[in-house]
Amino acid sequence: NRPVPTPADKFSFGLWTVGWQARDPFGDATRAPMDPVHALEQLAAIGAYGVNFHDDDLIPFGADDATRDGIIDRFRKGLADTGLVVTTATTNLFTHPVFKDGGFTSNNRDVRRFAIRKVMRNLDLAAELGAKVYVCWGGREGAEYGAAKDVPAALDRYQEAFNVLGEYVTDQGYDLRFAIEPKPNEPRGDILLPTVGHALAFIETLDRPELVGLNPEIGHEEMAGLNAAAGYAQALWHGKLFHIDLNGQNGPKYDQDLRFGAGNVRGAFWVVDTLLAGGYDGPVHFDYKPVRPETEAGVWASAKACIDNYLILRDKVTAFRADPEVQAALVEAELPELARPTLDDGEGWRGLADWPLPDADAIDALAQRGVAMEKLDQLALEHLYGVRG
Ligand code: ASC
Ligand code: MN
Ligand code: MN
Ligand code: MN
Repeated sequence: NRPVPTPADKFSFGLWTVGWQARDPFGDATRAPMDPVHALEQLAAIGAYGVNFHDDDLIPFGADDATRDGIIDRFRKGLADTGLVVTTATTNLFTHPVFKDGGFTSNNRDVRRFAIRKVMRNLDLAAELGAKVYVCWGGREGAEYGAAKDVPAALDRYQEAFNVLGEYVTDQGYDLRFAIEPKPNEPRGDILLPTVGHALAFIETLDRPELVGLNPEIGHEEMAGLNAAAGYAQALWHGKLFHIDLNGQNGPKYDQDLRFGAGNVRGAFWVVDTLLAGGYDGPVHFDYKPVRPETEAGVWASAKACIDNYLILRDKVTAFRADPEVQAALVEAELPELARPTLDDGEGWRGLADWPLPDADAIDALAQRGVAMEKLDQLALEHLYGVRG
């Protein structure tokens, strides 16, 4: 009695995920190109609700207008036939050699102008197909060597790009918001806006900060040695979790893009817990790469596994939160106390200054208090291991 996906779950995939031909820096493709309409059909069959695509996933770079129109018409028909929706779109500013030194932050001004135009064109298509989120992963926005990139100047250009694109969607009346996807490195040695925190700070400098949020990818935060769930939680706290890229990663190493639920399983449990607690209601999007040795059968097995693992973890997280022993341990660990403001209403620093300081015995008692944190985490593990709930 496994849970079954429904459209309300909003599971979505990038065309580039299941369509990845498994080319890596050391080896050629092991899988044939995938027809986007075939991808729609198979995704619908496993219970997906939506899709996301880079412009170049659908329309080959440099295609003429007639070719482009034909591809879009056929894709639109595929959407209608399968009932899938385009939740999200994004621009490929990383594959073509023209972007070898970046798109929005290339040292070359013509490349930067071209990059913005490429995004504008795909924003038109995204709006036409009904996407509500536009992801920006700046994979090539960075450098390998210190002097090769003037970081403050590059951030000026990054800011300029988001400002002009924000003006563009506003002037066009598009119902679209941008979601920046941080990543610390790969393919560049170091990438600008490497973590959730860097991106949150950057967004506040923009002309229209309300139009820009985040698309944190689990693996990218873990590559930086960070706790992905904590990043999702802070993004939610700022009202900036516009989109999510779920996948799996085993610690700080190359970007593994494993199927969701593989890699750091405990991390995945806390990510789902964080999303449920924070009321995230956007697409539950998987950005992963079926491993290179797999055939197409493995592609669809792994895509379905992403959905299954989310549903399994959602049940486990829900059971964990509903468990009376967990609720008691949460009280023991003083979580309800943390939700209480430190100062009384209207108290201010003056009132606090009048508060009688705890004496040495009282401080000692506070230092000795029990916290039940080991108990609490063990309860979570037992739910995850399947021996409770
Ligand atoms: C994206 C995105 C990524 C990259 C990567 C491309 O749009 O979210 O992480 O592109 O998947 O291979
Ligand atoms: Mn990744
Ligand atoms: Mn991603
Ligand atoms: Mn990726």
